[in-house]
This record gives sequence, structure tokens and C-alpha cells, in this order.
Amino acid sequence: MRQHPTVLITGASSGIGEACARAFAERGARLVLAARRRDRLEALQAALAADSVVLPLDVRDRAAVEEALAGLTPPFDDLDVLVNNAGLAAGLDPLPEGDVDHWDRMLDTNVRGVLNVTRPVVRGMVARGRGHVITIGSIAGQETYPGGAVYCASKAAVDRLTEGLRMDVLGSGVRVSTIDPGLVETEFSIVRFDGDTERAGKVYEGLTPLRAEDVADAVRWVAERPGHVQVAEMLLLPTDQASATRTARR
Ligand code: NDP
Ligand code: 8X3
Repeated sequence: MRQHPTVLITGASSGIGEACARAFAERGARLVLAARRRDRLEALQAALAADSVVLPLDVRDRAAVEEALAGLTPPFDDLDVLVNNAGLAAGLDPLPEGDVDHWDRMLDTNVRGVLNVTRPVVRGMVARGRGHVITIGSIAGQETYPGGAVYCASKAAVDRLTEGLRMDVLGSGVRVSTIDPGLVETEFSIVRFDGDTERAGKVYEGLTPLRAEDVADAVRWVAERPGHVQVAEMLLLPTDQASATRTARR
């Protein structure tokens, strides 16, 4: 990574993405902050002592993503790191009762959204002979849990896509990494349960989950390895979690 890298973070308006923005800002990075909620991005931009631009976009809208990325001007178009973080879970219903709109939101955001952003960004990285794509997967991509089939499938797809990308850019100098966190207390479960904060709180009750900052610290560490070192995959769990379904609650 260059001394003052340019870093594009999707989902920078909340949780892990916002924490990544803060972590890279501490290192003097230039930031491209992307998400749908412009007001949140602008508030973050104002709070950070970093050279930054906001990129309000919906990762599901391929044309809008391509237009927004094509509109980046120097030095923000010279991307060193892409943090593919925008994502969500919607619902926790058994598959036969599943809400098809939930399925579309998850697959369109977590799978197609990652592809929509990665393709144009990685083409530039390959042309420049350097860059790093770091995608946030999940333990849910490694193991399935009841009610999570579609979310887990979307995160399994992230792992397969990043594995394939690593093969397809081999020799270009571009690095490709996946970080798969376990339970992280963010707005994730509030979004999953449609704003039901009580139900969301129960997900983390009695245990100490990861904080968004813990994941951001791992993302930054992965990006800061020397150029010849490629962390392919990292599974990052709270100490109170042993698998997708095994947790210690007090
Ligand atoms: P948050 O809900 O706090 O943040 C999600 C971010 O994604 C928001 O900034 C949101 O911004 C953005 N986003 C969602 N949909 C879109 C879209 N269509 N276009 C652009 N941006 C979008 O959750 P987390 O920080 O926890 O989630 C970040 C990532 O981490 C996700 O990929 C999630 O699957 C993954 N993850 C989370 C875990 C957890 O336990 N929290 C564990 C493992 C992985 P906006 O709404 O403004 O568009
Ligand atoms: C988020 C972790 O276990 O809530 O990906 O699905 S989990």
C-alpha cells in the first residue's frame, strides 16, 4: 500500500464501513465514501480529518455505479484499495416461508452489488499494476444457520467470487482478500429485523460481540501487509463465538 493510499469504501455510512473510513483516515488515506445515505456520508466526511469525496450510490444499480466511478477525478480515481463492505441481511425466516423481496435485496446487494463495484474498479487496478480488493464476507458464508439460507448463500457467493477474482488477476500485482466476521454489533440486525431494535438487541444479548472497529482494524492490517503478502481469507470471531450457531451467553 502506498504511504497515502486512496481507498474506496462501500457502505461507509454505518457500522463496519464507517469504522474502516476512520481507520484509514488515521493513516492519512484519501477516501471515497460510498453508500445510499448522502447525509450520513457528508456527516462522516465533515468529522474526518481526511481528504475525501462522497459517492452517494446504490450498489444494486450497475449503471449508476459505473457512472459514479467514471466521474471520479484525480487523485480519487487512482484507487489503491477497494473495501467491498455494503451488504445486508433481510429476515430470518425458514425458506418455505421466505419473503421473495428479502431474497432479492440480499442477492442484489451482497452478490450483484459486489460485482457491480468490483468490475470497473479492478480493471483500473490491473491497468495500473497495483491495488487491493478486500471484501467483507461473513462466517455465514462458511456455515449455514436455520432461517439464514439466502443470506448465507449470498455470503458463500462472496467467498467464491473473491477466490475466482484472485485467480483471474493473478500476475497483475492486484491482491484479493476476504474477511469473514462473526457477530458484530452494528445496525446489521436492526436492518435485518426491519427496525425492531428489541429483537436486534437479543442477537448480542449475554455475549461480547465484535465491534465495527475490530473488523476495521483487521481490514487495515490486511491492507498494510507488504505488497508481496496476500491475506487470502480471514475468519474473525468474538471470543464468545465458536461457530455460526455456537455462542457463549451469560
Ligand atoms: P450496517 O447495517 O451497520 O451497515 C451496512 C452498510 O451497507 C450501510 O452503510 C449501508 O448504507 C450499506 N448498504 C446497504 N445496502 C446498500 C446498497 N444497496 N447500496 C449501497 N450501500 C448499501 O451493517 P454492518 O456494518 O454490520 O455490515 C457491513 C457488512 O458486514 C455487510 O456486508 C454485512 O453482511 C457484513 N457482516 C456483518 C456482520 C455483523 O454481524 N454485523 C458479520 C459479518 C459480516 P446505506 O443504507 O446508507 O446505503
Ligand atoms: C453476520 C453474522 O451470524 O448474524 O454476517 O449472520 S450473522
